[in-house]
Amino acid sequence: MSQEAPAKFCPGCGHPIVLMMMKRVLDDMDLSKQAVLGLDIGCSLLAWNFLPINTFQTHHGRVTPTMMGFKRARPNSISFAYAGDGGAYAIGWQSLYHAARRDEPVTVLVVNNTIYGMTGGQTAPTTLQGQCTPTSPKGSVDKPFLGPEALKFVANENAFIARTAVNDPKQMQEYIKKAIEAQQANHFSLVEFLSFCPTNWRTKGPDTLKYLEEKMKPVFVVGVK
Ligand SMILES: Cc1ncc(C[n+]2csc(CCOP(=O)(O)OP(=O)(O)O)c2C)c(N)n1
Ligand code: SF4
Repeated sequence: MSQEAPAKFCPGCGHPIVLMMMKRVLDDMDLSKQAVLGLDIGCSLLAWNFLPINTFQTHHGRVTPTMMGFKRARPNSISFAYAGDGGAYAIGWQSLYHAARRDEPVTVLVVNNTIYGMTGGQTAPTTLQGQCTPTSPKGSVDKPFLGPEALKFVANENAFIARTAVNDPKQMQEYIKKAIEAQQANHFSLVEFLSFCPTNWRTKGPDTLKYLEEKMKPVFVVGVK
């Protein structure tokens, strides 16, 4: 963690858990110096000085093509594209879909908190049916979008695509490691993390965990896709 400034994530946020697990895996694999973390716009940008690894700031929805380009320029790097569910599955979907279809050797980490966190909790493609947000005050009517399942249709059979949750650190590390190994073997990889946003969910302590376990997990099934 940076010595100069405190992290800006809200208390109880899931982003720092994902980042810490990623760093733990990189350290275990002795790859921290080769790793470059591309950041989308959203609460993911708060990661820019959270870890002692190099970061790259991109535009909202453009982190996948940016880090794809970085990987082409520096094939020995471990290139991560780090985004929220809004950045990955709404504005960034077109480039993410084609990166998977072309089997680009980049590792995409998607933090799915079912809303647009940084801008105040608006409806995202992943918002659950019935979920109340500032843009769906009577409850969202649409079925949530399942990113990993959709990508599996077009991805190479050697790509690694999976979903886990921030309350399962063992599985998180296992999947991050497999995603990095896929990149090292020149294949696309993506891990989606079911994550907490207590600020916009307006939940406290145990209710935050309950929301993830009882509302999110039945819809967003964890596992390798
Ligand atoms: C091109 C563009 N459109 C919209 C925005 C406004 N914007 C900033 S962050 C954000 C949403 C971020 O939500 P998400 O990607 O789900 O990440 P989270 O903050 O939840 O981690 C939006 C729409 C922007 N910065 N740039
Ligand atoms: S708004 Fe939500 S996603 Fe953003 S830092 Fe706060 S808790 Fe995390």
